[in-house]
Amino acid sequence: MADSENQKFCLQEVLESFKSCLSPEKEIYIEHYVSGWKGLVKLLNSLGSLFGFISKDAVSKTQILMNFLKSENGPHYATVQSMVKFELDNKLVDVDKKGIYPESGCRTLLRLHRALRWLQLFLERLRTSKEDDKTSVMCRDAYNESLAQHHTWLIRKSAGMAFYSLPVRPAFFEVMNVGTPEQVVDVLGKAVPLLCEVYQITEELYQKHNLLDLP
Ligand code: 1PZ
Repeated sequence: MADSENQKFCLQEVLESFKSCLSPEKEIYIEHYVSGWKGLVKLLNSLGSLFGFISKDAVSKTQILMNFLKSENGPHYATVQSMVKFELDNKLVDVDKKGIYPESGCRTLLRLHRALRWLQLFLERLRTSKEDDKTSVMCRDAYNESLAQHHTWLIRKSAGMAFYSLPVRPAFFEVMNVGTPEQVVDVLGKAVPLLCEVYQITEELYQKHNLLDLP
């Protein structure tokens, strides 16, 4: 296992990854996008075994994308834009129903993209929360507003149970590993708009190509 994978979660580091995933032309580099998710997986892993099933899925999705990047078609997977073009031009996407390409780059990234919306909503709630506010409620509300609609009943129930076990706000701020609560709020203030920008660019691209409902 690489050293960086052993390190503790750090919000700043995740922010840096999502920052470097935007090119000057507003293309999204998959390598850095995936690094951002790998950073978030460290956080999930520090939250205990109830989050294991979520972490496992996130790891598997990042691995699928990394494998494409390392494959002979790697250069086509440099950015989300080039991936979409390549997979559509070569008919590598199951547009209507799961079939020959159940693990296309486009549908895999779509799952992370939907989760990014949850993350954005959750972190914004965290940023504007008061000391006694419950992280579990912030997490649940953000989930119900975004990802939940894409999940089965069983996953929604399991996720709901995991949310109850989240650390209280001061402990959660500690896990963020960027200093005082004021510093956490400050970094969150930079992270949320950035995640929002990455999300919007992907959303518009997927919408343009009619990819938002990929099975
Ligand atoms: C800080 C608290 C963390 C809470 C995380 C909230 C997100 C709950 C997501 C529950 C996902 C459950 C596991 C697997 C779900 C998959 O079925 C779906 C659809 O994929 P498909 O089955 O179609 O292949 N996967 C997803 O929706 C992607 C989920 C990625 C979750 C990453 C969360 C990262 C959290 C970062 C922590 C701050």
